[in-house]
Amino acid sequence: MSSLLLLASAETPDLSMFDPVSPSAKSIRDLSILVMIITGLIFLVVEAVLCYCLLRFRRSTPGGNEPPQIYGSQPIEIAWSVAPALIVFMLVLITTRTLWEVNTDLPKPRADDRALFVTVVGHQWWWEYIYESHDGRKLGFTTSNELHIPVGDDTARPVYLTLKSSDVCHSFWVPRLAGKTDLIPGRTNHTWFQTARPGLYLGQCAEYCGCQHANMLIRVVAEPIEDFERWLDHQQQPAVVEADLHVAQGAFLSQSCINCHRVRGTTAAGTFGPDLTHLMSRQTLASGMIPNTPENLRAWLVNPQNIKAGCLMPAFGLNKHDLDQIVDYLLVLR
Ligand code: HEC
Ligand SMILES: [Cu+2]
Repeated sequence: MSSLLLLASAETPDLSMFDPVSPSAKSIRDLSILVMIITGLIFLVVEAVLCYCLLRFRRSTPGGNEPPQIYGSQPIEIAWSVAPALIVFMLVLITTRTLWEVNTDLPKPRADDRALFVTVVGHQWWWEYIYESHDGRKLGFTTSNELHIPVGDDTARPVYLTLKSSDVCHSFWVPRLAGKTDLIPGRTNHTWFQTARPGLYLGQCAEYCGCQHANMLIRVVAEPIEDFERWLDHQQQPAVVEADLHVAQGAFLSQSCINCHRVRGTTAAGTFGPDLTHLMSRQTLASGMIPNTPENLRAWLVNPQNIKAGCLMPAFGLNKHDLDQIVDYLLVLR
């Protein structure tokens, strides 16, 4: 329901870090503005002195004589060393304060905890989201490319992300929610955010990770707790099996799709590509690249390389019959 509303609202969500909706993003915005003010003032002073000198001393001295040449001045040298050192020291202090506010150690989930814990795995070129626990309840299902989070209106509902990579370095960046956090092979990083404002927050992989890096888009859907709970319950269910689609399901299961994709409740158990159990509950395909419509889904299956060149799903040259069957099947995976 809320996702329909999101689609219907014409408001285009922007990626500006100057419009934060989460405490850590606010700290980063405030720091950026402060640093810009300080460095801006320095710029203005330097330019003003420069312009003054250019105008004041623009004429050459009469007769072409050089003005008096002054070498060295201890007071001036001390001043221009100490003043910048003090400014830099101040910048270090305020930056450290922000770093403190932004970083948290991952807390242990507690029974009375209202937090959501999700493990994010970066893949070339899509996102895997493993829902670990919420409100102290264990979850343990996987979805892809669209991260749903609850909004915490009166009481805080922090979201803790554990970030890992399955291949190369990626970086998780949703500017309105939090600063960038890298996903590094062999390392585990953390980040957190929380927001009281429902909406769609967009982001982008922020560490060059290969040819389709630019299309490794992030979508975070922040929704009221009731909608979020409903979404959670639904996502935890295995895939639907409609009686009249057994043949179509068979067509899907007989292809190599099952080596790379999982559909919970079937024999498809691959983990190389996105989880397809509730594919049609997502608004987009291919990591936010194209709207998830039946036409786009079909075009994707005809040849993913036409849409996302270089992506790690090959074209299979499916005949029309198999293609029809597989699309019919995928369309019921709501
Ligand atoms: C070699 C592994 C592999 C095989 C086999 C494979 N896929 Fe994929 N598939 C992927 C990868 C990787 C992606 C993610 C591409 C991206 O976004 O960069 C993907 C993406 C998709 C998506 C989009 C999912 C989303 O949420 O964006 C669909 C739908 C899909 N595959 C269906 C299929 C079907 C149907 C088959 C069988 C005909 C199949 N795939 C076979 C690896 C594979
Ligand atoms: Cu990436």
